[in-house]
Amino acid sequence: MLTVHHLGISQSERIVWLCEELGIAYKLQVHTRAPLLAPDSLKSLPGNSLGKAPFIVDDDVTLSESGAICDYIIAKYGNGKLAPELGDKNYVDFLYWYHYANATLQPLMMNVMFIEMAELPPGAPSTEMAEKRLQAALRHIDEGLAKNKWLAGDELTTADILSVYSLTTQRYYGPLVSLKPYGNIVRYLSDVGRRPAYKRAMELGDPEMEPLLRADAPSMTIFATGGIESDVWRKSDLETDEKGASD
Ligand SMILES: N[C@@H](CCC(=O)N[C@@H](CS)C(=O)NCC(=O)O)C(=O)O
Repeated sequence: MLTVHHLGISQSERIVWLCEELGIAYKLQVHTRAPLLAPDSLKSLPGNSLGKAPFIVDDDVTLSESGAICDYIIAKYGNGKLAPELGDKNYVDFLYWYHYANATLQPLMMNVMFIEMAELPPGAPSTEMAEKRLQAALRHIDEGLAKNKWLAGDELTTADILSVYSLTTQRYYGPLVSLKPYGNIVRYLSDVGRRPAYKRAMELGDPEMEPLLRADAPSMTIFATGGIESDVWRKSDLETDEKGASD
């Protein structure tokens, strides 16, 4: 049976979401960060040479990398769902956004996250360059979502499943970017949040986390608030709180 190893508050939420959208049988193994990076329970798994999540085991197959895992699960269990094929009118858009997610969007988010962590002086050229590139990427996605409900047309695909982490949970680590200028992305994230499979995935993988589907950035990152022991990423009963819950 397929086992999905998920690290709390991480990119591996994508694979839990994928399995829930497909409605396939799988075993979910959740690992807690210790204190911020991967715990021994994840690093010591045979075949997980870099100790990262997501990581899957399926009979004699072990595999890392979100995109590779998506491709494997779609090929073996997808039954034609979530990934248009050559000949489909949305195939080229799908291919583009599917690769854009981890080749461009997530690296840009990470660049700005590391730059924020470095606390460079205001106006530092590297900050300006990285932020400009990130804003251009968000504008590009926003323009795409002005034309389509999902990134590759009227139906959700694995291009969305790979992309949404970067626009949501990643922002708990930084960059502290607001999505307010990008109305189509905000609408898109609200559509994501209404999907039963997304809700199930978040409840299964990160039951204590408030899915970061709102436009506002958190006021501080997990790093700046002392790691995952902080409550910046946790659900709160309050309507409006330090996290800037209104959008
Ligand atoms: N490019 C990889 C990134 C995997 C990755 O960096 N995962 C992080 C969680 S977001 C991780 O395992 N971090 C724990 C560590 O580095 O110790 C993918 O898309 O799967």
